[in-house]
Amino acid sequence: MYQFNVPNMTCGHCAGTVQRAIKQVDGQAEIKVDVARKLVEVRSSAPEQSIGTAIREAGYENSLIAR
Ligand SMILES: [Cu+2]
Repeated sequence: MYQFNVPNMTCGHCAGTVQRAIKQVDGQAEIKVDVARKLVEVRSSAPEQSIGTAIREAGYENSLIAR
């Protein structure tokens, strides 16, 4: 399980964009987005770097805060 801080997520649209980006890396990923806390939890077998890069390329800077 990876936990990313995604500070620029502000609404449901952002959350959807981030989720779609992660699904492109791993269609089986389980994703929980907490917009208020700027947190994205991902359960995936994909490397965390691939997920972080996908989120960034979708327009959202992020950092891994737990794994
Ligand atoms: Cu938004």
